[in-house]
Amino acid sequence: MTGNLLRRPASEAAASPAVAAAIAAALSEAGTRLVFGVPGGGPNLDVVGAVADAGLRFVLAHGETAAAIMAATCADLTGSPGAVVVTRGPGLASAVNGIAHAALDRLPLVVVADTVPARDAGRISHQRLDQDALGGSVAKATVTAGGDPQRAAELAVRLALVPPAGPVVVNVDPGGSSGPAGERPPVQVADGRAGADEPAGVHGHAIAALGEALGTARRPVVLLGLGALRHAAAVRAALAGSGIPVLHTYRARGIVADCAAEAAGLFTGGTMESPLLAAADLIVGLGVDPVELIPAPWDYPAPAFLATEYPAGSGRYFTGGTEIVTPLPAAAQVLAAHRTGHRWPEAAGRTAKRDVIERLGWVAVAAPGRLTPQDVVTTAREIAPAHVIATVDSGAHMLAVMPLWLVDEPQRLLISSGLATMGYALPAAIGAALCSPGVPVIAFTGDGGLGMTLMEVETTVRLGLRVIVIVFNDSALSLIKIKQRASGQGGDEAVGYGRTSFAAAAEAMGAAAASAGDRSELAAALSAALGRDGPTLIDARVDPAGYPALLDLTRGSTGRHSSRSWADADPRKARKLRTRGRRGNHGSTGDLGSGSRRTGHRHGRARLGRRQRAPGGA
Ligand SMILES: Cc1ncc(C[n+]2csc(CCOP(=O)(O)OP(=O)(O)O)c2C)c(N)n1
Ligand SMILES: [Mg+2]
Repeated sequence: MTGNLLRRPASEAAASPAVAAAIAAALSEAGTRLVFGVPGGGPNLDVVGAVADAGLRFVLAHGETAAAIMAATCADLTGSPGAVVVTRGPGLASAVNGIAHAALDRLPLVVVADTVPARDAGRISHQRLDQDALGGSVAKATVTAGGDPQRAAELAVRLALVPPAGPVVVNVDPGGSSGPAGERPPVQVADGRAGADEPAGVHGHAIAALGEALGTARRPVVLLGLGALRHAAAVRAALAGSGIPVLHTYRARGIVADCAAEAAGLFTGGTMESPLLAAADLIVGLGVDPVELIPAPWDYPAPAFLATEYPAGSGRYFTGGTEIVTPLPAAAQVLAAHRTGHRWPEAAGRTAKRDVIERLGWVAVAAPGRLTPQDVVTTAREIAPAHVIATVDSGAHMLAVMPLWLVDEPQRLLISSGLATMGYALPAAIGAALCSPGVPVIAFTGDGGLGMTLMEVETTVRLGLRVIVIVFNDSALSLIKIKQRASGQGGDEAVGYGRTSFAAAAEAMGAAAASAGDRSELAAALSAALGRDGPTLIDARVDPAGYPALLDLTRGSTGRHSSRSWADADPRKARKLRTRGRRGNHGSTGDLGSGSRRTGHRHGRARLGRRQRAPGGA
């Protein structure tokens, strides 16, 4: 028996539609058009009905976390709050990882959950969890919607949107009270900053200091982070044509188009960006939130100014850096006013990015009948139209996709950045496809991450979405495997799966599918997929042998060395560094996997240790 089968008192049953209608109205007013979820049998069925009555669409998912990621992705792309409906107890518990993703990517999300009514809490323990504590542990706030549902619903929407945006859990208790005079406070603010809805004040003094620093800087580098997305046009205009190299966090990619001379590639806190940052004499961040950066020391000598619209703790991550809480357009204006004083060589950003891309090519290796992860990305990029949206899961494949998938607009490359959760790419692709009609969406995922959300392929079939799933199938949790020590950490059993045909699984759900073991098979499968109206899954047999070198180039010691010296233009020194970079720079040969060999045109020699450690959470 479930708690939802309990007969509800007449007063509660009568109140439930009013609460549901208030929630639907508040969401509709905020511009939300899609509500995702898995309903249970209580008042949340009233919510499902109310959203339909209000002209919103309810989208049924297979898992609550997937539903939350779909909704958060809509929020990412539209700016309106995402919305999820879940049942009490297991429904909310199952949504927690998706809620956590929204929290750490600063995405507005309203999660509507049934709850055991407060009136019954002393008697009913079936499916009763402390939902305020559960929701509050990851969400910005929890709100109880009962006696004054309109106020509660509007509050939830407003709290979700206040910068830093984030998720709010609404526990629906139609018989309970939600007014300020209620027995328990209607709002539990989990994050000390969440209640602060005052506009950020301009720190005039710090802005002036930034202007002075820019006035004397010869090698400034700009970092763009997730906060800059809201001001993409102003930021792009301030930097376009300036010649100042601009690095982007994962989420900020495309604010300055990758085809622009300024676009210098990725900024992750790893080492890929090191050569440029080491040569900088001033580092200026716009909207960078430390949640976007992997755990690693910050030891660049240049002073750092970090402009952000909410207190983000930048001074702690960027050791000794100055955080300026200010509307970002104000900081962008200061940058624009000082855009010509630098002494960077022409197109230094483009050169830095090309250096990285070239080196990633050197370490592409695959056995016959297998693709290198790099080839998967570059082949797909050549074939897919420019406006395609790509979503990327967490795993070693991400190390190839993120630097090699070039975009000329923001929000064309989506990833779970702050939480870095697996099981993101497919649900995010579904959310993206639903709120970007006509735009094809490619989900790049590992086999491990796809396994966590596989049934959502059925969702793409049911909804007729042009979602193309490309799975980097290596039957392993490769990112973890390359971090595993040679002994004492479980060996292959801890990180290996049996061979699975994801193509066959997708076909069983009604999707088109293909498998690919070389570039031409992949190109043919992707071209066919782009010509279809519905979904396609492409099972790419990849060789994971090159991942250790890829990890070392992006996060390890090899990434720190450039094939070019920005500080010293002596071409002989540059040549020396180039040779060192190709050799991996530390003499370790390591294990590239038995039977693996380099494919055709590759000429690099970077054989890096499989057990080589690189910083960064998984
Ligand atoms: C939900 C979740 N569980 C565990 C992790 C830790 N983790 C990060 S990457 C990874 C392996 C991913 O394997 P797969 O999806 O096959 O991608 P691959 O690394 O093989 O490319 C794991 C276990 C995570 N980030 N998220
Ligand atoms: Mg894998």
